[in-house]
Amino acid sequence: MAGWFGALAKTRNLLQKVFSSGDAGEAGELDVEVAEETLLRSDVPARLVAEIVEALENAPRKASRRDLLKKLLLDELGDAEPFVWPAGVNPFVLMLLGVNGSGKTTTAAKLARRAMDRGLRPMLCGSDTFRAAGSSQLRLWSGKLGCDFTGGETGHDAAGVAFNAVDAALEKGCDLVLVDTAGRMHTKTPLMDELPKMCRSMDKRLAGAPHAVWMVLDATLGQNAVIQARQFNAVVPLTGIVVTKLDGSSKAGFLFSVRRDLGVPILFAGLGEGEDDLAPFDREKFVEALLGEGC
Ligand SMILES: Nc1nc2c(ncn2[C@@H]2O[C@H](COP(=O)(O)OP(=O)(O)O)[C@@H](O)[C@H]2O)c(=O)[nH]1
Ligand SMILES: [Mg+2]
Repeated sequence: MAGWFGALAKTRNLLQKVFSSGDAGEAGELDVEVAEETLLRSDVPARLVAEIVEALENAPRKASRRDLLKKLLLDELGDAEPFVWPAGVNPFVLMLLGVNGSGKTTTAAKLARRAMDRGLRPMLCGSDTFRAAGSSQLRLWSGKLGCDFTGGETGHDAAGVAFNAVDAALEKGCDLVLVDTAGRMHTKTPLMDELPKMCRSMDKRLAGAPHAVWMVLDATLGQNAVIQARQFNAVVPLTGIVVTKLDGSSKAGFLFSVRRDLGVPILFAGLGEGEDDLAPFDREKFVEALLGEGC
């Protein structure tokens, strides 16, 4: 499995400038302009950059810049409980949302794999009926992983497909249903309207479903991903964030926007393309990998 340190190389390489400016890592020696520019380039939100710059400027001369920065970054991410599949909700229904190419299908497969590793029986639901062969990628994953699958053909009603998946999961005694949805632009109203319809449809078959709605955010998009998430959140309230492609992004600093802007916890991170390259989001590891520690 890919690790945090390797995954965050691109953003870290950018941030190294913050430390290489000035001497000996002392706060008083910091080149504030370099720090500011570098943090902004890695998509750390401007508000936080201003707070960091102020704190670094006012820090006692002998204080370690690295320690100060680390504390500010950790505080900004907040503490979230690691996600565990809730016991006693059978099946637990989880819907994955996002724009095209963000990594929804891959994440659904990775989550199925994690669940299977824990002795659970997942049902993968391919509800992407928008594109031709939209759910075939997930069907292939289900074959590879050896788990249940329910999918729809192109043009089928996605809400009906989701209903059928919950129905089949109840019948087969699955522990969870992972509903992979069609990618959609947050600006396209008709497709966005399909999401609450899907939720209502699943709730009809199993009251309370979906129990979780996670948005899959592509880290290479930086702050744009947060703008998308805000729009999705307005249509279907999100309960979690999965961030993908951290391994290919130099803009991982955008994650520092998520808690204050969205108030939604970051639960998992994609650190590579493989089925086991999904890790529970660990703010310590994330910040340490950014700052060049923990290798
Ligand atoms: N490097 C990397 N690639 C990823 C990650 N997650 C997904 N991908 C790749 O991103 C591309 C789009 O993923 P896909 O799951 O099809 O996106 P979807 O359109 O949202 O379903 C594929 O080539 C995936 O292999 C990740 O965490 N790291
Ligand atoms: Mg997909």
